[in-house]
Amino acid sequence: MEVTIKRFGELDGKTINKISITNHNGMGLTCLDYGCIITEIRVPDSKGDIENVVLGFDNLEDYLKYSPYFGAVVGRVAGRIKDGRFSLDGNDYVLAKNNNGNHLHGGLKGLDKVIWDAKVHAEGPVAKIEFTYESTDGEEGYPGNVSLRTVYTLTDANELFVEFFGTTDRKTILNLTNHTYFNLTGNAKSTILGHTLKLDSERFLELDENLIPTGNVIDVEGTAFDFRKGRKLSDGPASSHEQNLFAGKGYDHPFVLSKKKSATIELRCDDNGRKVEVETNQPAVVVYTSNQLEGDFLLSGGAKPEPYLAICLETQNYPDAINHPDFPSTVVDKGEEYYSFTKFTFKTV
Ligand code: G6D
Repeated sequence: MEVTIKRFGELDGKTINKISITNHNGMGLTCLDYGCIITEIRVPDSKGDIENVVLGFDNLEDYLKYSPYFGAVVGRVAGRIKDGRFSLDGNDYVLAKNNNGNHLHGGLKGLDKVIWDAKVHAEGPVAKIEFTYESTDGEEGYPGNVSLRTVYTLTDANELFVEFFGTTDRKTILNLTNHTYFNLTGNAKSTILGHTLKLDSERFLELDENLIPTGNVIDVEGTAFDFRKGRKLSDGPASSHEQNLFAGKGYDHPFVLSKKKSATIELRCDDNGRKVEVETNQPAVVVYTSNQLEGDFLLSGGAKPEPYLAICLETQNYPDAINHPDFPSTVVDKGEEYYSFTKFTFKTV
């Protein structure tokens, strides 16, 4: 494994570093110690052409100014928390209302906007980047001093493991994810509407008009949300289903993943043969087809932002779970360890 660490910029008087790893097949991963942001994933297509398949920027300033969580670790709690409020053990907590009166993605300065301490371990066919961050009690309104670890592992089998570990000194809530925007065309040549998504999921969470889970779970059968046999992502914007319309004509929904061990998510671009298979220990994946992506900036590789330029596959627990007793719990107590595992395997077909 080839590893380089370079200065990417400076924030609040601290150097932001860019860490690049390339495996023996030429697959590359580049990330920052700011927000554990994945800035590039470079993989071959069926002809062997290696290109970047995620959205990002070439400079820190653009991440600070424009980024809608491109490639970032998101938390302490990913997704929305209704009214920015929750109760835990009789204590009421108020969080930042940073999205239509609700809390989104960890608040105004979530985990995507802090500097993590990064260490690289590269031995033989495996390279790991271990990021650590101590989130103090009351940070963004969340209880507990929480020790967090994010570990990205790249192997010579073109696998990228994303793992999160967390411990706390008092009861809190945790639900992290990675918010990478995938576009398998390479350098975002075109939108992802021609991509095919396959999901081992029979149900998805109903959202209200503010994209807050209502508590209802909807069967995918007979809807544009049925990805069990594979479906073109263009079916989302073309669908008149109320849920696709609430999402801004597309998808922005948590899908309940089958409990089968082999429950996988598969995204492929038939034009060039790139495919990524995703496995996770998380109960859900939020599929977001960048329905509102727009702005006066250029992405790395020169592409202009536009709706449907990428898809996010945010493996995680259910959003707003703390306010839904029948959802899987996101509560972590002192003495417990929060652990999230997701594996992205890049292949060609
Ligand atoms: C929008 O609703 C979507 C979120 O799901 C996404 O994470 C964010 O944009 C970047 O708020």
